[in-house]
Amino acid sequence: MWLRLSVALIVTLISVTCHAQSSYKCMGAPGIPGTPGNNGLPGRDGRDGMKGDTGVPGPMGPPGGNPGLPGRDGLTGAPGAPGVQGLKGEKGNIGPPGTAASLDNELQLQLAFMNKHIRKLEGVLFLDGKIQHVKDKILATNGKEVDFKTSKAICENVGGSIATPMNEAENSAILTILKQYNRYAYLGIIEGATSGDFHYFDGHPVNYTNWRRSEPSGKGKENCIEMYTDGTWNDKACNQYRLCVCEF
Ligand SMILES: [Ca+2]
Repeated sequence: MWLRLSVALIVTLISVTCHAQSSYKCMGAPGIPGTPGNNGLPGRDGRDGMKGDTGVPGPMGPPGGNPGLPGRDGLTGAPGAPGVQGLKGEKGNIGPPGTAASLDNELQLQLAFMNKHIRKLEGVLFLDGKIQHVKDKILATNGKEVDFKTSKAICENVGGSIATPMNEAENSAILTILKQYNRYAYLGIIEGATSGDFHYFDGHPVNYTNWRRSEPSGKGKENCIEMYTDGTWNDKACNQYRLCVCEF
């Protein structure tokens, strides 16, 4: 190495010295070529090249792989059209004869229980002064005071009718309720087109009355009847507020 550098330096100095004088006087024999130098250090890596094209697909694998998991259920479909109505079936056979109610022990026990329960409820209402019994008729009040039209409607809406005494016993039963509340009550009797023509709702004329002395006095202008707290009757305008008493 140092040898090659020394030879090259001498040649260079001679050449420079000759140029400095005259090319004519310095022409000499060419020197011996030096030996080739050793290989240099490896160069740095170059930049990445461009991305290559996609390769061709590989061959299909061998059969026999495990199947994948089932997919999720799809959305519910729209309901279908209703089907055609089926044919009417044939009439069934008549069943075996039942037991007479009087011989049905279970039914009789249930009826006895219901009767007992109803009598208890009637006792409660009777104790409260809201109802009165007269044979098969029950007279009752809701304790409210309303005009004749409303009283009639209230009674009919609950399956009864406004109290209509058909005899002295029923008149007394209504009177008992009026005394309890210390109020008058309208009766189920109205006056017709003719003055003094008092009749029931079905049009039949009254067959029992208990007018107070000098009544009726309305002369066709008092078309309803009220009962006083002594049990006597008075013809009266229908728009007053009186205790609502019904009969069932
Ligand atoms: Ca009157």
